[in-house]
Amino acid sequence: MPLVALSLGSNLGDRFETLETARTRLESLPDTKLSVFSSYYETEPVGGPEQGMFLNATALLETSIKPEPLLKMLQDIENAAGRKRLVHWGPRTLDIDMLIYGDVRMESDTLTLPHPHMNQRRFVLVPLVEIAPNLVHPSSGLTARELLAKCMDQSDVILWSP
Ligand code: PH2
Ligand code: MG
Ligand code: MG
Repeated sequence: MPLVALSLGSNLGDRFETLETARTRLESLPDTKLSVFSSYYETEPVGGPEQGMFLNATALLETSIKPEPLLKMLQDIENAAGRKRLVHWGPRTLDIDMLIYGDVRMESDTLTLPHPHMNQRRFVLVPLVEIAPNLVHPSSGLTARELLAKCMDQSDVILWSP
Protein backbone atom coordinates (compact mmCIF):
# COMPACT_ATOMS: atom_id res chain seq x y z
CA MET A 1 0.00 0.00 0.00
CA PRO A 2 1.27 3.50 -0.77
CA LEU A 3 2.88 5.45 2.05
CA VAL A 4 1.35 8.87 2.64
CA ALA A 5 2.84 11.71 4.67
CA LEU A 6 0.53 14.29 6.23
CA SER A 7 1.11 17.58 8.01
CA LEU A 8 -1.36 18.67 10.70
CA GLY A 9 -1.64 22.11 12.23
CA SER A 10 -3.90 24.09 14.55
CA ASN A 11 -3.74 27.61 16.00
CA LEU A 12 -7.32 28.23 17.14
CA GLY A 13 -9.18 26.81 20.12
CA ASP A 14 -7.78 23.86 22.10
CA ARG A 15 -5.00 22.97 19.66
CA PHE A 16 -3.91 19.79 21.43
CA GLU A 17 -7.44 18.44 21.83
CA THR A 18 -8.16 19.18 18.16
CA LEU A 19 -5.04 17.39 16.95
CA GLU A 20 -5.61 14.39 19.23
CA THR A 21 -9.16 14.06 17.88
CA ALA A 22 -7.83 14.29 14.32
CA ARG A 23 -5.35 11.54 15.12
CA THR A 24 -8.18 9.29 16.35
CA ARG A 25 -10.16 10.02 13.18
CA LEU A 26 -7.14 9.18 11.01
CA GLU A 27 -6.83 5.88 12.87
CA SER A 28 -10.37 5.00 11.88
CA LEU A 29 -10.14 5.79 8.15
CA PRO A 30 -11.16 2.75 6.07
CA ASP A 31 -8.46 0.61 4.39
CA THR A 32 -5.81 2.65 6.17
CA LYS A 33 -3.19 2.07 8.83
CA LEU A 34 -1.86 5.04 10.76
CA SER A 35 1.78 3.90 11.05
CA VAL A 36 3.41 6.78 12.92
CA PHE A 37 2.38 10.08 14.44
CA SER A 38 5.10 12.58 15.37
CA SER A 39 5.62 14.56 18.54
CA TYR A 40 3.93 17.93 18.75
CA TYR A 41 5.83 21.11 17.95
CA GLU A 42 4.92 24.67 18.80
CA THR A 43 5.71 26.74 15.74
CA GLU A 44 5.86 30.35 14.69
CA PRO A 45 3.21 31.21 12.08
CA VAL A 46 4.66 31.43 8.57
CA GLY A 47 2.89 33.73 6.07
CA GLY A 48 -0.64 35.09 6.36
CA PRO A 49 -1.84 37.75 8.80
CA GLU A 50 -0.54 38.17 12.34
CA GLN A 51 -1.87 35.15 14.23
CA GLY A 52 -1.22 32.86 17.18
CA MET A 53 1.41 30.14 17.45
CA PHE A 54 0.58 26.80 15.84
CA LEU A 55 0.85 23.29 17.10
CA ASN A 56 2.08 21.12 14.25
CA ALA A 57 2.67 17.40 13.80
CA THR A 58 3.12 14.93 10.97
CA ALA A 59 1.78 11.43 10.36
CA LEU A 60 2.50 8.51 8.07
CA LEU A 61 -0.35 6.42 6.72
CA GLU A 62 -0.46 3.29 4.64
CA THR A 63 -3.64 3.40 2.65
CA SER A 64 -5.33 2.01 -0.42
CA ILE A 65 -7.55 5.10 -0.71
CA LYS A 66 -6.62 7.07 -3.83
CA PRO A 67 -5.33 10.65 -3.46
CA GLU A 68 -8.51 12.58 -4.38
CA PRO A 69 -10.90 10.57 -2.18
CA LEU A 70 -8.34 10.68 0.63
CA LEU A 71 -8.23 14.48 0.31
CA LYS A 72 -12.01 14.56 0.65
CA MET A 73 -11.81 12.45 3.84
CA LEU A 74 -9.13 14.74 5.28
CA GLN A 75 -11.37 17.75 4.54
CA ASP A 76 -14.23 15.98 6.33
CA ILE A 77 -11.95 15.66 9.39
CA GLU A 78 -11.08 19.37 9.12
CA ASN A 79 -14.77 20.28 8.87
CA ALA A 80 -15.64 18.07 11.85
CA ALA A 81 -13.15 20.17 13.85
CA GLY A 82 -15.16 23.27 12.97
CA ARG A 83 -12.83 24.49 10.22
CA LYS A 84 -14.08 27.56 8.42
CA ARG A 85 -12.28 28.78 5.34
CA LEU A 86 -12.05 32.52 5.98
CA VAL A 87 -8.61 33.99 5.40
CA HIS A 88 -6.00 32.44 3.10
CA TRP A 89 -3.18 31.21 5.35
CA GLY A 90 -5.10 32.67 8.30
CA PRO A 91 -5.84 31.10 11.70
CA ARG A 92 -7.45 27.67 11.59
CA THR A 93 -8.79 25.13 14.06
CA LEU A 94 -7.41 22.29 11.94
CA ASP A 95 -5.44 21.99 8.73
CA ILE A 96 -4.43 18.61 7.33
CA ASP A 97 -2.20 18.75 4.26
CA MET A 98 -1.14 15.82 2.13
CA LEU A 99 2.62 16.20 1.70
CA ILE A 100 3.62 13.08 -0.19
CA TYR A 101 1.54 10.24 -1.60
CA GLY A 102 3.88 7.38 -2.53
CA ASP A 103 5.75 8.39 -5.66
CA VAL A 104 2.76 10.26 -7.13
CA ARG A 105 3.38 13.58 -8.86
CA MET A 106 0.20 15.30 -9.89
CA GLU A 107 -1.43 18.69 -10.23
CA SER A 108 -5.21 18.95 -10.34
CA ASP A 109 -7.55 21.82 -9.44
CA THR A 110 -7.77 20.52 -5.88
CA LEU A 111 -4.54 18.68 -5.15
CA THR A 112 -0.85 19.12 -5.94
CA LEU A 113 1.56 16.32 -4.99
CA PRO A 114 4.09 16.54 -3.54
CA HIS A 115 2.85 19.54 -1.55
CA PRO A 116 4.25 22.62 -3.34
CA HIS A 117 5.43 24.47 -0.21
CA MET A 118 6.65 21.64 2.01
CA ASN A 119 10.34 22.17 1.18
CA GLN A 120 10.23 25.78 2.42
CA ARG A 121 8.64 25.06 5.81
CA ARG A 122 10.49 24.04 8.94
CA PHE A 123 7.14 23.43 10.69
CA VAL A 124 6.58 20.64 8.15
CA LEU A 125 10.11 19.28 7.77
CA VAL A 126 11.18 19.11 11.42
CA PRO A 127 8.26 16.82 12.44
CA LEU A 128 8.62 14.88 9.17
CA VAL A 129 12.31 14.21 9.77
CA GLU A 130 11.43 12.96 13.27
CA ILE A 131 9.26 10.14 11.87
CA ALA A 132 10.60 9.58 8.34
CA PRO A 133 14.12 10.98 7.84
CA ASN A 134 14.72 8.77 4.81
CA LEU A 135 11.39 9.33 3.08
CA VAL A 136 12.09 10.36 -0.51
CA HIS A 137 10.43 13.44 -1.96
CA PRO A 138 9.28 12.25 -5.40
CA SER A 139 10.01 15.49 -7.30
CA SER A 140 13.47 16.36 -6.00
CA GLY A 141 14.63 12.83 -5.17
CA LEU A 142 15.91 14.16 -1.83
CA THR A 143 15.13 12.63 1.55
CA ALA A 144 13.25 14.54 4.22
CA ARG A 145 16.52 14.92 6.13
CA GLU A 146 18.22 16.41 3.07
CA LEU A 147 15.30 18.78 2.47
CA LEU A 148 15.54 20.06 6.05
CA ALA A 149 19.30 20.58 5.72
CA LYS A 150 18.65 22.75 2.64
CA CYS A 151 15.62 24.60 4.04
CA MET A 152 16.15 28.37 4.38
CA ASP A 153 13.20 28.93 6.76
CA GLN A 154 14.48 30.00 10.16
CA SER A 155 11.17 30.25 12.00
CA ASP A 156 10.91 28.68 15.46
CA VAL A 157 9.85 25.02 15.69
CA ILE A 158 10.03 23.86 19.30
CA LEU A 159 9.23 20.40 20.67
CA TRP A 160 6.06 20.71 22.75
CA SER A 161 4.38 18.45 25.28
CA PRO A 162 0.94 18.86 26.86
N1 PH2 B 1 -0.04 26.72 8.03
C1 PH2 B 1 -0.24 27.63 7.09
C2 PH2 B 1 0.41 28.94 7.10
N2 PH2 B 1 1.34 29.10 8.13
N3 PH2 B 1 2.53 28.37 10.01
C3 PH2 B 1 2.80 27.42 10.91
N4 PH2 B 1 3.72 27.61 11.84
N5 PH2 B 1 2.13 26.22 10.92
C4 PH2 B 1 1.17 25.95 9.98
O1 PH2 B 1 0.58 24.84 10.01
C5 PH2 B 1 0.88 26.94 9.00
C6 PH2 B 1 1.59 28.16 9.04
C7 PH2 B 1 -1.17 27.36 5.99
O2 PH2 B 1 -1.72 26.15 6.02
MG1 MG C 1 -1.57 24.17 5.16
MG1 MG D 1 -4.58 22.81 3.96
